[in-house]
Amino acid sequence: NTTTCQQTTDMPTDIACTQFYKDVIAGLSAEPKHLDSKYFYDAHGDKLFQDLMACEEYYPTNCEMEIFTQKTAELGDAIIAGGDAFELIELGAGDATKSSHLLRYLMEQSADFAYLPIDISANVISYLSITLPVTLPGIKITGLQGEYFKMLTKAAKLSDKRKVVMFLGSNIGNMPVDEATEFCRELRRHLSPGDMVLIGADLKKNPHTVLAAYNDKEGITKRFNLNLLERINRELGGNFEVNKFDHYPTYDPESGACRSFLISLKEQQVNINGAEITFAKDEYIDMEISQKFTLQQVDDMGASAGFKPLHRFLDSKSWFVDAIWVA
Ligand code: AVI
Repeated sequence: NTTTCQQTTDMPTDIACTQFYKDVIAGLSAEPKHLDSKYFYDAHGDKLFQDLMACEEYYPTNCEMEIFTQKTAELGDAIIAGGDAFELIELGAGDATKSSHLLRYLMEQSADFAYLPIDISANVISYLSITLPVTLPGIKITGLQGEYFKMLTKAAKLSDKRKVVMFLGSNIGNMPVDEATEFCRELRRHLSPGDMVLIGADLKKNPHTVLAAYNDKEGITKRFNLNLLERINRELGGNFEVNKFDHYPTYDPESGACRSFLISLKEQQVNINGAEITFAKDEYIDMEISQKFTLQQVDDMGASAGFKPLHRFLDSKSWFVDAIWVA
């Protein structure tokens, strides 16, 4: 039932040796079955997430965009007030649509800063390095492609200026609560006193509103989840029949956990590069958590990681917060 990882000269990147394969097999051999939502984002997943952000029910992007367009000066001034020259580092920069409003304001204020987008995708980094100097002439930009903490270490070696780290989009909510707290602690360890964090978090609200955002009528969220099974087929030699799985989102207003599951519609066997996985009828795969927070929980998460919560910027509906913490 298992495939061993054999590195051969013929096949230097044997599927079984990839971290993706190891994580998938470990997750689908566990009880209950689970997959890591960080694997949603291949080229197809990126496109589906773009579609999701544009769909009617998915509110977080619009709320955070409102903060970045309507409260740009307040955000920028709070950052400038933290001290002189700085590096504005963005974890998971994507296309920087939201942050570009802040960048423009900081440039208009003649703030002495450089923008360091960090992203795992080389495409993202080359796109930003080419387009931002066109839309924001004179911007100092150093793109860093790789894992967040490795690149933060690299950024620290490049300069000893104070740092302002942005982590937007409620990406923090895609980690289970304990992991999110540990992530913030690790972030704190990479920063020095006076450095800042600007973190976006989706807030608790009417449960119908939350659930609808993860159960859109067009079925984009469903396809977004099923794409991970398709990705396993494409990249790991899997044979999932994706139409034999259904999307089941839940939201618990008490804990604030919004979760997505895929449900096996029949008893079935799936082969992934030689590994046999058996699904019982109605068995689920835990796919994703999108944690929703109270304002107090956001502050507490920062404080427990050793930051001092300094500011909160909310959209007009109070559905989303961008908080500033100081190390
Ligand atoms: C990227 N992340 C913050 C999104 C979220 O809301 O959890 C991913 C997503 N999953 C389903 N819809 C959007």
